Amino acid sequence: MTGAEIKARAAELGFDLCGIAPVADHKELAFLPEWLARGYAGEMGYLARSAERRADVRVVMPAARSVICLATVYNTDRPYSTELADRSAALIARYAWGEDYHEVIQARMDALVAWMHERGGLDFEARAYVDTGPVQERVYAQYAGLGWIAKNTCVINPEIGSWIFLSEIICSLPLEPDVPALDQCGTCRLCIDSCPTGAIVEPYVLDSTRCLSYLTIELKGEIPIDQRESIGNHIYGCDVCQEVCPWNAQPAGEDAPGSPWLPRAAFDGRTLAETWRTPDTELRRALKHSAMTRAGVRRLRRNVAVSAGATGDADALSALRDVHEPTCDDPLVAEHIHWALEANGG
Ligand code: B12
Ligand code: SF4
Ligand code: SF4
Repeated sequence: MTGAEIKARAAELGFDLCGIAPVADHKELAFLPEWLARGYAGEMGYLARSAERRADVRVVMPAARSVICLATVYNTDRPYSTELADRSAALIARYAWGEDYHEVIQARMDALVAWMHERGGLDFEARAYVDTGPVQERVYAQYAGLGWIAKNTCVINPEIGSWIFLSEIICSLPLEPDVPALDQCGTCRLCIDSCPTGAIVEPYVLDSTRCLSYLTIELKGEIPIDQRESIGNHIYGCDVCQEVCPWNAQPAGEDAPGSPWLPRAAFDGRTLAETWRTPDTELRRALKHSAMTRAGVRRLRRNVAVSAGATGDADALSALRDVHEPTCDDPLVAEHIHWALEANGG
């Protein structure tokens, strides 16, 4: 079984890119300990706990020889948040709009691994991960030629941009590696200058504790008071540093019918007020099997309350006063409602 055959099968299974990285001491793998030491992981303790495994895939699989890297485009034909001047819009990062990518992509990778075993027998090890494994996915993607790790820290492919999910199959087969991708950021620094919170502290280095994606998704408790204003109307994740990137300037193209990445109705073009007025039961249904299930209804309401306060949107503020869904009484949510109303004259 050759790398070319694996790539052809990956394309049939719906992957947009497939490349092969060698298992080696890639220099970028060594940045993680310093990044952690600087405190840039915030509360994401799992990154420190798994740092040793993340340092090298051979800790996970001693026989590993190759990493088959895959990319799946999730862009859809909807405007960028930077094109929407209306601050009453409830902004959700586009990766989270549709089906849970962990489920969709894991199923495709399982099919690829099963095919590899049919073709190549059982005499090799293969382990597939999408996002949740102890793997520095961007580093292997770069060495597999899928794209370069850019100044905004995302992997960008020169043809398709950075709206891609990364996933990989670590395997013991010595497959022919691809040529690593070259950095094409040049002198550009649009992402750094456009980040609403200055989270890209230097080119290629992101401080998660300032990133809206971290504050709205990963942070479990209260959002620090001094960071609430900067959240604006970003209620879940943030795409700004990718939206301003010239490599993402090409239009998405027509949405494929039945694409798993199309937005769910409950989150498609909704305002902050409409989102807040959606009953808990309906929100819970809409979050099921979506990537947003990570935050749950409680944290989603926490975020919408902050956005209402940060934007001062009158409709959203009156929704905060009027709606009495069970999760509104949760102490975490109630504190953020209180802050939003106080910040706007009670
Ligand atoms: C933790 C995490 C986060 C954290 C921290 C992000 C970060 N930049 O580290 C938070 C919550 C903030 C986050 C946000 C997002 N994430 Co995230 N996240 C991860 C996760 C689980 C681990 C990333 C990691 O290891 N970070 C540790 C640091 C050290 O790594 P890094 O920032 O990538 O830094 C690399 C380079 O910048 C370079 N580097 C670092 N320092 C230096 C210094 C110098 C001088 C140089 C030259 C290079 C260099 O080396 C590092 C090697 O890893 C990965 C999945 C995975 N298992 O890899 C997904 C992943 C990176 N996330 C992803 C996505 C989609 C997002 C968001 C777009 C979601 C959103 N819209 O809200 C944002 C993007 C924000 C951004 N600009 O990165 C995708 C990215 C796809 C892509 N095209 O790159 C991944 C790969 C998940 C996936 N399977 O698709 N994420
Ligand atoms: S995702 Fe948003 S907050 Fe985070 S680095 Fe990019 S622009 Fe900044
Ligand atoms: S905006 Fe410019 S600097 Fe930032 S990732 Fe894109 S090309 Fe690189």
